[in-house]
Amino acid sequence: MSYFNVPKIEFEGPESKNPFAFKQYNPEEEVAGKKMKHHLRFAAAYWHCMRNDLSDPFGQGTALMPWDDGGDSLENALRRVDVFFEFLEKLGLEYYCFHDRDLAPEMNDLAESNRLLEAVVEKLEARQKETGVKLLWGTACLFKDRKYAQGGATSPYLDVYAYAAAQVKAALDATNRLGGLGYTFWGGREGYATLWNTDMKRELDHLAQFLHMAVDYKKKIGFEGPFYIEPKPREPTTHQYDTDAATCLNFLREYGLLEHFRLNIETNHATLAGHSMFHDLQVAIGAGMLGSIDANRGDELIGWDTDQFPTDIYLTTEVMLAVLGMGGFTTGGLNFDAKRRRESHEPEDLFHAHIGGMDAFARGLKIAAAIREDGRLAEFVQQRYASFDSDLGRRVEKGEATLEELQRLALENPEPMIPSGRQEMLEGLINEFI
Ligand code: XUL
Ligand code: CO
Repeated sequence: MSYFNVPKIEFEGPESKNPFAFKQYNPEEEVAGKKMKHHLRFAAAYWHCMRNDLSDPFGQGTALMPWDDGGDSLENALRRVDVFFEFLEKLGLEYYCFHDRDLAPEMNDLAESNRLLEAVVEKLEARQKETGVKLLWGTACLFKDRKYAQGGATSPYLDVYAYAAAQVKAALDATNRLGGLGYTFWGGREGYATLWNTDMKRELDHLAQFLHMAVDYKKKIGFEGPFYIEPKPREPTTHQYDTDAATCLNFLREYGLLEHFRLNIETNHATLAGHSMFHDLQVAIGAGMLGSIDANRGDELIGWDTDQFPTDIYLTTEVMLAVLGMGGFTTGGLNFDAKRRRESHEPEDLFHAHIGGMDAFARGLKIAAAIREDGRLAEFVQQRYASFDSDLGRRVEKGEATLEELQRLALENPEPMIPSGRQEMLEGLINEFI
């Protein structure tokens, strides 16, 4: 039984005109000492591929999903697993990510929801064994259902908080059973709409205790992967507590959670926070805390979380420069948390979207590797800070210098004349490789 009238997607090279072929992504090709597929570790998002009907606030869904009867039956949920695995295999995608409620429906009864989830997980386990596909991370959806309208782990109501905890427990069990490499917390409703009704400090304390309980449970069941926090400043709430990488790091540090977590940085979330993806990646990497990436992009003309497929070569180059710079992913990867436009409603558009994203990242990888191999950019940056390689500079960096010593240096020398930052020259240099 085949659900997609699409061939297996192979690498045909930049000359190919076949829309169902990779032009850049050649999984087995070595770049910077490693196969492309091992650098990139692409994952598909179950929610966008299988559950996103492409509706928007102004109109109904448009996606054609002839395999899906739209109902909440177990049979329908199990059939989606087969559709998804055909999709993964045809694209050569080796990883995926899910929310509990993408896999199986939320029923009006937690025990029944858990039962359906377990049945789907059993099937996923079998299909993973058969195909070698792996779970990059799992997560629990604590934002769709109406009970989470005022938060999950930051809800003012203990019964909702308990429900959220029960969902995380079940999602952790599912992730552990499927050999997940990590587990993500994205707090879409963990924030507030107005401070007139909100005790912010109490909510943050509750969130931290929630995460501590999850850490305890992870140890208890022997789940070895890291937890990820995925920052986002707003949407759906007006203000989300996990605003950006720096805010999350501070929260984790303040509550003694740092060692159990890494960050999962998403492009469109970084830009909503007023940063570039490159910026938030560097914040995470600087702290040794980048775990994984949700690959997508926004639209500067729209300004909300459009979750578009990443096709901008500058963006993918910057991301891969950052990833290569930190020595590559360990447990993480590039998860396409991206959806087709509402106008791209045919099943084959799922393929065009992923081919475009994978090719864009393959090019970004090759360009980033060439920039690193060339060395001029790194050399420039290193030279820019060379005065700190002096004896006094080193002592400043080690925390051994004093204001008096620095005053002496300042008094001994003439007024500083600083060299150019050469931004335009460097932008031209990058363009040599794009
Ligand atoms: C929402 C978003 C989520 C998380 C997982 O903006 O990115 O899909 O990745 O909950
Ligand atoms: Co995401």
